[in-house]
Amino acid sequence: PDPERFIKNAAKFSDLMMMYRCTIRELQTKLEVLNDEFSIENKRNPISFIKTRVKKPESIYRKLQKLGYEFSAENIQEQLNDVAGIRVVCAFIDDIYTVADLLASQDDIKILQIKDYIKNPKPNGYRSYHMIVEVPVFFSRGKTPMRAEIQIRTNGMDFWATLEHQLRYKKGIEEMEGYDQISAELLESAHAMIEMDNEMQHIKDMIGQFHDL
Ligand code: 0O2
Repeated sequence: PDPERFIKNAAKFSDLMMMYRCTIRELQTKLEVLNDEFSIENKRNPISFIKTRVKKPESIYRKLQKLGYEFSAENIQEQLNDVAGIRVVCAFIDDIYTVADLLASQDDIKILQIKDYIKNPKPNGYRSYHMIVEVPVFFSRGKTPMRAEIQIRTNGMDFWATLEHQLRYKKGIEEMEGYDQISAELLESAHAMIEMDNEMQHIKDMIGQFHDL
């Protein structure tokens, strides 16, 4: 009904999404710098790979609606922590805590929240280390504190979570006959993954007694 307002809002939204893409770049560089430095000192990379995403408009809309807020640039910035998302995948469990500690010790990063689903897995078996951080990003209009969610996990945790996510988002799966069986088997596979992660960590620790790892 009001094209001018619509165009103005659309421009504001796309400007904000650009700011989140820049936030991701800023944090990704920090993580890559840590990885490079670590790999020179220890001759191996703690980070296997990094995946990033900006939350899709539809998911932003649904989340705001769930929280009881209308869709606006202000509400996105004030109410949502995970518009900018960074997933860091490591080989070993101790690498997760090394990366998290190194990042947290940088004095321009503010840690707003930590959820350790590795020490306390979710009932469905989900594990990951989640950090909500705030980092200053410099735009022409000045320094802007921007929030992002960083999920740090092992390859095993990532493998499990990716499959579980795909299955969970299949339409109507919860009403499906045999859903309880699927959930039970997913939980069982999560337990197998915990054992595998612990075993790999154990092997690394044993080798580390002879070589610096
Ligand atoms: P997507 O599609 O990955 O963006 P909130 O984020 O506030 O709604 P909560 O529970 O406070 O919810 O945040 P939490 O627990 O830190 O989880 C946020 C993100 O972690 C999710 O984002 C998922 O990426 C991941 N996650 C959490 N629990 C699970 C789980 O059981 N299985 C899988 N596969 N991933 C999980 P989104 O926005 O839900 O999804």
